[in-house]
Amino acid sequence: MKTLLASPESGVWNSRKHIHMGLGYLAGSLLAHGYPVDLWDAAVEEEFESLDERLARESYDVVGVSAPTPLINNAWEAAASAKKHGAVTILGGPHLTLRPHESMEKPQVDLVVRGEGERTIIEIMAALEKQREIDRQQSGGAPLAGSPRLFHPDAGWDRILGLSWRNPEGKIQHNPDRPLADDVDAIPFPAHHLYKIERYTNLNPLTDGLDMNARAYTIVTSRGCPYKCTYCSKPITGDTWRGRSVDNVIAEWAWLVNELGATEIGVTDDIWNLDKKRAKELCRALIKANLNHVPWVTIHGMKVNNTDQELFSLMKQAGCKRVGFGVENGDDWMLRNVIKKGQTVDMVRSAFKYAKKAKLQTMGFFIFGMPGETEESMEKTIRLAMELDPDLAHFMMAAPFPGTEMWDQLVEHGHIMDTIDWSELAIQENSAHFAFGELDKETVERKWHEAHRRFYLRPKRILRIAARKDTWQRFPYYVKTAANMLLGLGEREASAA
Ligand code: B12
Ligand code: SF4
Repeated sequence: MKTLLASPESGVWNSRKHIHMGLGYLAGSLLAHGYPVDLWDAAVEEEFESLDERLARESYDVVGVSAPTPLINNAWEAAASAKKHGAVTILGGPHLTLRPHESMEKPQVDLVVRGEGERTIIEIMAALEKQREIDRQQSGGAPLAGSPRLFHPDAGWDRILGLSWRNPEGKIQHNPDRPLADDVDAIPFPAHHLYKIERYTNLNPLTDGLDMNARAYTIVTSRGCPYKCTYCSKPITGDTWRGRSVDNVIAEWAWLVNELGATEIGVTDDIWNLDKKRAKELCRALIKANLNHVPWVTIHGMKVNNTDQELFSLMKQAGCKRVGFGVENGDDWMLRNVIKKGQTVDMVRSAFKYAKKAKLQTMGFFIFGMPGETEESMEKTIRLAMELDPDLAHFMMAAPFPGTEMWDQLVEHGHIMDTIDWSELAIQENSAHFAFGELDKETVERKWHEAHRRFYLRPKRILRIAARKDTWQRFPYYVKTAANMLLGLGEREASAA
């Protein structure tokens, strides 16, 4: 039973290319159970060979496609191509967990996996083997290529938690949800060795101090986040958090550095410092294991609370180069009542102070145009960004994902969301996703452009950028990005997940 796992789109996130950890984890699980598997990531394959060409060249029994919400149209296209080539098609990932039925209504989709997929995909493989037997006995062969697959309960389909499938009458079945894995140390490591790592880029747009052509792997040391920010889409993990043990993380980290030659590592946890004690132990263990010579960055999130000076100093000693914080807004009322971030502006200030004192580079993520936002609160956000003065400021416009409190609020206020084209939720556009109350889209877009201009066109910032080796090495990239962000020319590049 040979499987291809695919990430279907290369354009949405076009500034950098990061490995897909979800597919790596699924591949790790398949290999641990003796099933052969390949990875196909549009971000690094499409320019050489389309998925259709790959499937024409090499035959797979199963094609699994992963999709966050903005990429679901691409996932359906990928499934149609796989179906044409006779494979069983499985879709999984955040959007499928939110809206499984929508995809099951597509004839090219045979199975939908909701939630974490490592166990489910192994149970699917076993059921497919039994199903083959049943097909042979009943009709002498598998169903025709192109038609949706119908599955017989005797193969055990109805017992696979987190699975949606079609029974012999063609009726869509949604089995009960699969509980999250309770022992995250028992999950096999992602199949890092299957990534075409030389085709991926470094992890951050600002590479100074980091290798521009890094062998950039990522690692997930914990899963989930218990906070309830109203814009955040967490269909897989909900409000839970599970940390891997320090020993387990160090074993994977050592594999990346010592055997796979990693020259940069990104920690992609939602909130890697939720347990501050564990975060410090991890840093100490990296130092002890002599793994601190390879720079690492917390790509998405450290929460500003759960930090102190000791943590950042330990991180620095452990090889960390750069930390990113979700600042979101400069107005405490917005943070508390609208974003529900569980942090105050003063907590943000402290975290930046500690990180800078430890000589870590800093990144700040800021959102414009949340429901309830006013021109004044956006002004406070711009001022806070300038006061904190991170090495890199990412300004984004709020995007409503189904399942979030922000989505519900918009629906409640009469925004008709059911007709939404999911691809519009990609964040690389130059325009606001919605107007809310008194605040129109134009004001949000104006403040968003203003934020870029006022933050990046300060004399000290220009001098700092000009003094960086990185700027001159990547001059055309910076000119293009500046034209997009400062002047609104051309398409904006995606800036964060
Ligand atoms: C690292 C990251 C990135 C990286 C790498 C993306 C990648 N392809 O993995 C970068 C920076 C490139 C990125 C980009 C984007 N991201 Co992003 N990203 C993340 C982040 C922080 C971690 C992902 C991760 O490694 N998770 C850990 C792995 C183990 O979990 P997983 O990927 O969900 O996979 C498991 C299950 O989903 C399932 N599964 C997944 N795929 C499949 C497929 C099959 C066949 C099966 C059976 C199962 C299955 O099994 C896996 C193992 O348990 C998540 C937040 C999060 N905690 O997940 C956001 C997140 C996934 N990103 C998000 C978004 C919106 C995007 C963008 C669309 C942003 C944009 N530009 O608009 C792009 C899309 C790029 C792309 N091609 O996928 C959202 C998705 C929300 C949603 N409702 O879809 C998330 C949840 C962040 C958030 N809270 O809003 N992202
Ligand atoms: S935005 Fe960050 S802190 Fe807030 S719920 Fe999402 S992952 Fe947690």
